Amino acid sequence: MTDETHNLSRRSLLGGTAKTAVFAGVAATAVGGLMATSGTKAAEPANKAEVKPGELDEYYGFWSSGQTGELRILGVPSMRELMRVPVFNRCSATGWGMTNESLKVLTEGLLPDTKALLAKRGLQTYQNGDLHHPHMSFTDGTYDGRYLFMNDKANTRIARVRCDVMRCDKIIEIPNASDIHGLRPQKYPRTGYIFANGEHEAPLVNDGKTTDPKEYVNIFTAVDGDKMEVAWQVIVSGNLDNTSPDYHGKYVFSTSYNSEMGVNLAEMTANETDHVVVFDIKAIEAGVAAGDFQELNGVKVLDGRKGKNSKYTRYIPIPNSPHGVNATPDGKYIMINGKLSPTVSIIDVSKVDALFAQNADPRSCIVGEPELGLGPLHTAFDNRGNAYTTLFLDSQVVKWNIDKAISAFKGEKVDPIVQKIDVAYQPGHNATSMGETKEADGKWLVSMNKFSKDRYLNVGPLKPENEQLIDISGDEMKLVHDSPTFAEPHDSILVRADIVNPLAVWKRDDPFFADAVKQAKADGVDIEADSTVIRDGNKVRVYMTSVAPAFGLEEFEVNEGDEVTVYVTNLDDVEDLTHGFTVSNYGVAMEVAPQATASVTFTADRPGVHWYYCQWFCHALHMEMRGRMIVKAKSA
Ligand code: RUQ
Ligand code: CUA
Repeated sequence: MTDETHNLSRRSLLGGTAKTAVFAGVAATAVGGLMATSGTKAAEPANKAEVKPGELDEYYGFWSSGQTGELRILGVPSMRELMRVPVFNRCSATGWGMTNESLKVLTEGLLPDTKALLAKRGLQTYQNGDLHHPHMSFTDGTYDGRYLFMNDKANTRIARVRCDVMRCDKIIEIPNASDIHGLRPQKYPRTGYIFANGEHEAPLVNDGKTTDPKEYVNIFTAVDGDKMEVAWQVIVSGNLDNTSPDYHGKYVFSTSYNSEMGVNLAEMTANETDHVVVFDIKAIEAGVAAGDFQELNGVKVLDGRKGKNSKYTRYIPIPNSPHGVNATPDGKYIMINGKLSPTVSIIDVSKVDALFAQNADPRSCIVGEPELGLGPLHTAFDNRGNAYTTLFLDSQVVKWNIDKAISAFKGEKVDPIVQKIDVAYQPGHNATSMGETKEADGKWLVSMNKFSKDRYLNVGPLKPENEQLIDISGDEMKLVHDSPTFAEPHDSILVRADIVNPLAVWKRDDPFFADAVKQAKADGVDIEADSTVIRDGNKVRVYMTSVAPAFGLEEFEVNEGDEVTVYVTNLDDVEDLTHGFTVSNYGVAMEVAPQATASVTFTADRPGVHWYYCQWFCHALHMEMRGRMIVKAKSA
């Protein structure tokens, strides 16, 4: 299709080869003149955004942390960081990546090949992750407070965090796909599926037998969010970037910025038009039931490639290297953010049926394509028919009216743009309060900006990102708060506080530490009362309670070379009374929250006297909360 048939008036700046130059110039822009002049004037104090000491926020903000690999919890509108939940990363404070409970989560979902490879490197699991998209489970189009799901682009994994304890309980590595980027849970009737895009192209069987780009494919994955198992996959043409399901349980939409299947910048940006792939969930489920798949690494893989007349997919041409995909809260439209095109393409979901049933022109479902500004990446929504799109290159958020954009597309002389506000600087994602749900409430917008440049005290060459809170409750957007964040929150969701109800202390029958409780039982130990040492050959299991300010054992003795597992059960049931267990000079540390059991296994390879101590300040006698691990040297 040509540009003319798209009825586009494209800014010449983005046309042809200039677009590559524009994006190549982004870094220069970020540190150059544009930045210096586009700073927003200091906001007037807005009482609505102020949350006084001792007062609670109205929203939980769940934040990704990009290459840091953790999930973060913020309060909104205060923008106070409340907690960090380790997921793909290692955490010194909590022992995530060291405790047996966390290692189980981090290892049990790895593919056999990966496990074997990491074992050769002396590792149990990957040491890094790149977490972009945290999203909550849905029931009937709105958040249900059960789980958060998130991707790891770096190592092709999907994780689940339990909202009752805010702890990751499942991580699975996705076979066949490469580098999971876009991720969203099914909105209707419930989650259901987690939809995940493999971003980077690779041979379907990527074992080195072929490396020819002509053989590359991309894989769309649906995971069963209850079981945390891959349900099915679809092979597509072009790469996959972001994704969103509709509000009807029928279709999922994924953008592709590399329909060219290029392997370098010039090839990837060669075409003026890329596409969004539409997946027909019911057709795919029927295909699975009918056996229309190949099985690859234990997964049912269907063919949805272009030109194969697939029952499962349609490809809608979209200008130009589109990025974000966002569904309007009324369930009517899907917004495709043009990135290299100044436009957002509006898909009318009700017109998608005809694409599949009557093979209608794929562009016939586009009912608007407003030109909004340079570098549209993501769009968020209020409950009054307005959309808010980030403009990466313009360093702005543009508020626009959806109905007016549709009227303009029909030829009416109306301007959909309501207001543009400068943000600092270069925004990627944005999020409105409840904006990803049918309960969007139009109160707050967070703009997640990739550069902070001059907004904060200089902390050296590596700068924080900058996130800005914008009050969208009135007719005008008002900037009310700047918040620095460490690398690199991509995305966030703002969830009404009444939906999220975590426990204040652990329940003793929690599955997270059920293995430890089971082992104690097998050892004849009452884990909630006894502090004792069980010897089992050269394996030693040390059971210890903790009640502020003392461990159940003042000392224990093991032999050099023993494999030691220490189980600490925190009997304190007072809210916030967390203990820790650190063995000095052994590289061992973990946190034990009230009523939890945590365990860690290590080899007693350093003889001598080694103090273990509580590293979580718990009591006036916290410093005294310690004991000795005596490691008897092997007799020579
Ligand atoms: S992406 S900045 Cu990783 Cu969500 Cu658009
Ligand atoms: Cu227990 Cu500090």
